[in-house]
Amino acid sequence: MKKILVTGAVGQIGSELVAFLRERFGNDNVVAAGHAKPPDPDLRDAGPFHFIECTEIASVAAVVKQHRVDTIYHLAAILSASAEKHPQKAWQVNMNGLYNILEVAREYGCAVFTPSSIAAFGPGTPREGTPQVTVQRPTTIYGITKASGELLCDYYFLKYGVDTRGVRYPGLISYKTAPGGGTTDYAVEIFFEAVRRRRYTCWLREGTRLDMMYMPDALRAAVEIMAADPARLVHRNAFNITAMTVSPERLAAAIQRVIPEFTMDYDIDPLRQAIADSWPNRLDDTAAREEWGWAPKYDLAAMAEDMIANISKRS
Ligand code: AKB
Repeated sequence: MKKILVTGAVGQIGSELVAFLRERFGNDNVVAAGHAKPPDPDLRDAGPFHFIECTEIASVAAVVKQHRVDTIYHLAAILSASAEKHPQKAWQVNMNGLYNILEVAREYGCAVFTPSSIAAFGPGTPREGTPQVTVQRPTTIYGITKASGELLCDYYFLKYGVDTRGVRYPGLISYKTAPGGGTTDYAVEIFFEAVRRRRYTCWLREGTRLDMMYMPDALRAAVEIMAADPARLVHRNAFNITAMTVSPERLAAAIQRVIPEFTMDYDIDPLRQAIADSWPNRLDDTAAREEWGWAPKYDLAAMAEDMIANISKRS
């Protein structure tokens, strides 16, 4: 039976991934770890929870040893917009945190899932149909930590045989736990504002296209890549994956099909606009499809309907 540790368990992905993994592997076999108390009682009480600081290797090693962990989903990270405001802290958490996880994995023989991001690309990258292997010269500190993290994970596999795997997540859309500090967070906020106030002021300019994905697909991707036959994996870490390419006006139109009175205007945030402008418009995820059978289930319309139905139930 697997013994899994999820870091960043209180965040947007982590809080849902813990529940998703506990359903599959049993509550006691999935250890949630974060640096804040989970507000959700299910997350707090359904299985083990530990406070850990990924920047302190001893706190990671102690939990891995205590629970005989064999697989780590390492989600603790500072996202793009927050990272631009606190670059030194972002480096510390995103790079030193990952280094500590990989070192503990090397010592205790764990497999490691690490999410990279569309942010690992930069303005010099082909924007349309961005290939799996291409120019990576990110200009944000978050992107630099993601591109470096991809290389570090490759290194730990090649040098030490640590079973590192990962995907490049696009913007993730979900309703259970709010994202924090990301550039693509507008694509979550817009749904809450649409349901509550029927209008939204968007911080990205009309026409800003970015890859996005609904959370159920993102969770499945994390579990499927870890279960993939290693003999078929050519790339291992940092697979491009996408489900839809979305601009603010396309998202608004999808919402208007369910809430016709919804309106949107714009108040551009120069920081987040500059970050978005440095990222690709649409990734090519052929390698993930070919090497481990990746296929998203939710397109824009299906995601929008499900988001609105679920937020309406909770409001
Ligand atoms: C962000 O906006 O920073 C993240 C990401 C695309 O990695 N959602």
